[in-house]
Amino acid sequence: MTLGVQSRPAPRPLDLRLYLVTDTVMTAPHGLISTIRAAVAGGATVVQLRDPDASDDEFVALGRMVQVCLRDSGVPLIINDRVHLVGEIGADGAHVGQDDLDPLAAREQLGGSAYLGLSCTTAEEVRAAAALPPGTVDYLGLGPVRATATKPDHAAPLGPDKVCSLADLAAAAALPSVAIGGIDIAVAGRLRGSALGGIAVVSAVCAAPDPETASRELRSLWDAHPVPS
Ligand code: TZP
Ligand code: MG
Repeated sequence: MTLGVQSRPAPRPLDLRLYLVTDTVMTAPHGLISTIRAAVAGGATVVQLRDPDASDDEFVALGRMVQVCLRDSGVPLIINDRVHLVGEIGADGAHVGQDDLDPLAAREQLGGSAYLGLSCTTAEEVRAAAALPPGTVDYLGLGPVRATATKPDHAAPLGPDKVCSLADLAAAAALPSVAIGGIDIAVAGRLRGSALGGIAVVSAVCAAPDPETASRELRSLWDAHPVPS
C-alpha cells in the first residue's frame, strides 16, 4: 500500500548545498563512480543520477553501482525522471521535470519515505508546486540560471536575479530550492546569500579536470555565507 501525502511523516531534511547531477559522457575520463566519489569527498551533499540516453536496464545497472558507492556516505541518491526505477535501484528519491510524471502521481508511486524534487522555471510553476498537498514535493530545482550545453533543450535562461526571486517565492511556501544551469564559481558567487538551499551542477564538476577540487571550491564558496533562515 502506498502512503498518502496526508499521512506522510516529515522526511529528514535534504542538505541541498552542493547538488551533483551526473553526466555519464562527461564523467568518462575519470569514470562515473570515481567522479561521484571525488565529488562527495569534495563536499557534494546530494547526487542525482541523470542519463537520458540510457535504457532502463542500463540505468538500473548504473544506479545500483552508484547506490553501492554512496551507501555509507550519508549522501542521498536521487534518480532523474525514472520514478519507476527508484525501488529497483534502492535510491532515496526521484526528480521530475514539468513534462515528466505529474508530481502527485510520482508521490503516489514513491510512497512517503522517498524524496521528490520538481523542476520549475516560472513563478506560475513555483506557485503550482506550492499549491500541491504538503509533502508532495520536498524541494524545487530552479533554472536554468544561464544557457548551458549540458541540456540542449533547456528553457530560456533566467539569470541569477530571477532565480533568486523564484527562490524567495518557494521559501515563502516552505519549499527548499536549488538553482541549476550554467553554474560555475562566478555564478555561484552571485547566488550566495539568497533563499536558495544550494546549487546544482553538472559540468562544473563532471567535466572538471579534478572533480574533488571543483566540488570543494563550490562547496566552500557556498558555505561561506549564512544559511537562509
Ligand atoms: N536542468 C536544467 S539545466 C540542466 C539541467 C539538468 C543542466 C545543467 O548543467 P550544467 O553543466 O551545470 O550547466
Ligand atoms: Mg526530466
